[in-house]
Amino acid sequence: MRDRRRVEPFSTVCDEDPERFDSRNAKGALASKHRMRTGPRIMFAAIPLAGAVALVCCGQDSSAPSVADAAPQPRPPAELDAAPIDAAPVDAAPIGDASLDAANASDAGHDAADAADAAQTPPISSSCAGAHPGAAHDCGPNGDDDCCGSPALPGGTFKRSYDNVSLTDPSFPATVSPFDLDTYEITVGRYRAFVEAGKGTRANPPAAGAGAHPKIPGSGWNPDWNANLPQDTASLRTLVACNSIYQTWTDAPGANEARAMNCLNWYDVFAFCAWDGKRLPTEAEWNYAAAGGDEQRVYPWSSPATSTSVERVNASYNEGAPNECMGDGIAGCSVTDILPVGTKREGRGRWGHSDLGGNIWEWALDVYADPYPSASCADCANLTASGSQRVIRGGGYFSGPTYMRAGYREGYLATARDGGFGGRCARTP
Ligand SMILES: [Ca+2]
Ligand SMILES: [Ca+2]
Repeated sequence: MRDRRRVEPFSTVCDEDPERFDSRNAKGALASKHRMRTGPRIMFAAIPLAGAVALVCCGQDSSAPSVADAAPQPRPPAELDAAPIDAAPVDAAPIGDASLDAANASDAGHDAADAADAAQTPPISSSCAGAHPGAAHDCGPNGDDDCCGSPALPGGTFKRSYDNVSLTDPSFPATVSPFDLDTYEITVGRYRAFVEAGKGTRANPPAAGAGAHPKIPGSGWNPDWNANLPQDTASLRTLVACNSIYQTWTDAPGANEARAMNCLNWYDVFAFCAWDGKRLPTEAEWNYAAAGGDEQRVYPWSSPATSTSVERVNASYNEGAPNECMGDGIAGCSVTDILPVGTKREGRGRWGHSDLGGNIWEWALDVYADPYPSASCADCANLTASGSQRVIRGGGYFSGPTYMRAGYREGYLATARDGGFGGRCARTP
């Protein structure tokens, strides 16, 4: 019974990639080790989330409930247009008083500094411009934080998928330039603004090149992807209701506005972030944020960095029998385990980012390749034309602790729209 529940949220994936479990089987030592250590029952939970889906709903558990009600698989993707950001400076504050300047040269210096500050103030995210629920200052553990906040991370060098505990291959260092990463996963309220703006469809796709990482040529929207977007807004609304039990989307604003938006495929998240004036984080950037850069944390909250402790205060995840999904404090898995973003105060990373471990899996820019295609790199992303899988990171409310490790990585079809999949946006300041 329990396994059946486990299947439902991810059912839509199976149809897409029946061989996936096999391919995952050959994956990294982490998953293998976990399976060996935990034995058969937990083995199910330990298989990479996406793999678990394939395992069960694509064969072994023929008794699994039809995932039919888990929503028809979306094929057509939707997207928006990388509309230019709303350039309104958040705090375009008054910059000075000419009369004072005339009287006091030092004020002119202050004014110049103020002007510089104003110029550096990030533009308001398109999704929060309307200040609607879940898209205003109503996120975080106290419900009063900016849902679109995007704290700066210093640049640095670290080792990808490395944690000094069980991920110990130092062969893949990467350097990232300073970047901003959203504090929170994309909320239902923010995504609603996108849908209501008519974005994310073939009729209104991102502009060519939108959402690019400015230091990575060719990383913006490719018009060939327009065909992967839903035909129109009505279709998009239908597709993001991908699972009757676990979807957080509601056609009208409701109780889920501050919860993480799920049922998003890679194209959806790319297009959303581009419209929001941001972009998808590269896999290296995402890993850097979760690992606390050169601290190389095991989990985003690990302190000391080698701590493997995972507590309920850290994340919404699946702790296995008997309680399974305890994100909402109630045994069993339900949509309420997909928490309002930032609820788990003690799960924040080194630079204040919430839910990098758990709640909802997050898409990254890169095409998935295992092992990493480059031994070392700077501001890199794997954008090879071959490969239909994109990187997804961080685990979700329905998956076990292993998947929340900062170094853990998965790949999934870019078109996979799943009850466990969502995202968060980044930008280059
Ligand atoms: Ca629960
Ligand atoms: Ca997450």
